[in-house]
Amino acid sequence: MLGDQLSEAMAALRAADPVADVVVMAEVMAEASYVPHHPKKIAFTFAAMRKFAARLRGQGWTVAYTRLDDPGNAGSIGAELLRRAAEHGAGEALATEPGEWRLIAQLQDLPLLVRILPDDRFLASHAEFDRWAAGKTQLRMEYFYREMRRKTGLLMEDGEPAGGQWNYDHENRKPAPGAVDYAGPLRFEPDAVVEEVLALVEARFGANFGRLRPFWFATDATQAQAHFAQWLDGGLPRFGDYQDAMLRDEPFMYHAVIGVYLNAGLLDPRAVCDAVEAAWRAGRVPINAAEGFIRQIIGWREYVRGIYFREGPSYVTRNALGHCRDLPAMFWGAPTSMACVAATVAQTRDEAYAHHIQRLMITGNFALLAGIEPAQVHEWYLAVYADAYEWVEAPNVIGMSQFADGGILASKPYVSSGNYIDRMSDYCGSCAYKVKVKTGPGACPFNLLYWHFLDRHRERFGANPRMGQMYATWDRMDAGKRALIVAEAGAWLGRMEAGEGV
Ligand code: FAD
Ligand code: DLZ
Ligand code: SF4
Repeated sequence: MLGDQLSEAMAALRAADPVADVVVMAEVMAEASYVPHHPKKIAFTFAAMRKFAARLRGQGWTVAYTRLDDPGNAGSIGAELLRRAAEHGAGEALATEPGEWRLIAQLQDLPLLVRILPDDRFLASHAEFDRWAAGKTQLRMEYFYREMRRKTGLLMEDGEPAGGQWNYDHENRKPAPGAVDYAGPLRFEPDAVVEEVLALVEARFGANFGRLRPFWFATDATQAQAHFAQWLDGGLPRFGDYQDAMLRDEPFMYHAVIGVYLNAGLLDPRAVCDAVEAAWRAGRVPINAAEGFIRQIIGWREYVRGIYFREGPSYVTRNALGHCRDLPAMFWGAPTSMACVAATVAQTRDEAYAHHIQRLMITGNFALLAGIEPAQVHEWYLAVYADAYEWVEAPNVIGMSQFADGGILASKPYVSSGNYIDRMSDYCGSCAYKVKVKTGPGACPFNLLYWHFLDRHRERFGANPRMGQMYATWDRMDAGKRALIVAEAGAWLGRMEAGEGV
């Protein structure tokens, strides 16, 4: 059982025999270092693994658990499985399908029979997603989502969507409120198990990007449920309204901060949706909040997983726009004058968390406009967020955010100038750049890079009907201004590449 399979409902556990079989779990260097994970992510994984192993033992299972610093640790999942199989004389292993091609291949290539069972924590099986996708020229999330609504019956009334509409996204774009009247995620004091893990992570991974302390994550299912229950009461009612808003001093806004728990198995996706639907039926939250949340889980979450497994292992190497700049040091905390990027990176360093619109419209938007190599962007996201596993991270980064898959997920690139950031956040007020300035001293880099991006990719996007208005605006500018913008953007990128302060 892997570090993101911490649930009694895992298929491999259901198929196993508590009397005859041994559960194998291992903290291994290969998993802890395939990217330079945020120390909070490693600590969460190890602490939650240790507590889950103890829970299984309490239920009568025999668990062969290897700690990172155990002398016999063989270093990788495959090697540990072989070591334990030899130790217990096992001729066969059962696994639930890992969420990454790399690990699936590792299990399949072992000199041991490993029976890999589907991960049925998800609503849609691979076959079901592929059936839905077959023959379609465009894989629109919205239509997949409607299938999932019908399948689950969530927010459905007599076969029709509750409230009369499938999607209330248009009500979920309110700009940032003055203040947030929700305290944010429930924070847990580290207990002895967590403290022991924190000391290990400090010693082994203290140099990785990210602050380990204060460490406040839930590390078992009971704590994760308590956290979710608090958010249902305090956060969900305004979740829809401010889903796209950003505030410098409010890293979590009204977001649920449950990705980390859902993906590791501490919370169940269907159960959280049922609870949200019940809150709406009881009149405690508006429909745009309930629908907005349920869409993220049974729509987006399932849809990106379908894409990951449909597209195959090479998906993470795609680079449809031919971008090749290196990820600048500001992503690892080097100073930048861009207040929006600095704030998003700082909260990522502190919390191993940024909410969706920061990931998409600040760091993602910037990397796309600046032409950063998608593989480097992908590795960064996989490393720095506590909820990052390849099945969910890669389609969001390679597909949705960087358009590197050529438009499987997104029908147009998610790019914006500074205007959008100014409307949805309070970042610009404290920025050294001026969002209203388009060229010359103090011009917001998002303004320059936005036009630079559209100009250099005209051949690909010029005929895209959803981008017609952008190109029409560009074409209305006089030629001198256009040349100036392109030259200033190029010079700015040159300074960034040279490591000068930008
Ligand atoms: P909320 O905003 O409260 O949403 C509730 C839940 O809905 C999330 O926990 C998540 O399970 C689900 N969800 C929402 N949007 C998405 C989405 N686009 N794809 C899949 N599930 C979604 N999510 C991850 O779980 N892991 C990642 O590594 C990850 N990387 C991302 C990278 C980029 C560039 C972008 C744009 C998005 C990424 N997402 C990722 C999706 C989303 O940003 C996170 O799920 C969300 O921010 C987690 O915080 P939350 O639990 O507070 O989410
Ligand atoms: C993320 C992670 C880390 C940091 N460490 C371990 C580990 O030591 N042992 C383990 O079984 N799993 C770990 N994981 C989670 C795996 O990387 C994850 O299962 C794969 O990426 C597939 O999603
Ligand atoms: Fe970001 Fe530009 Fe606003 Fe500064 S002015 S915070 S760089 S959008």
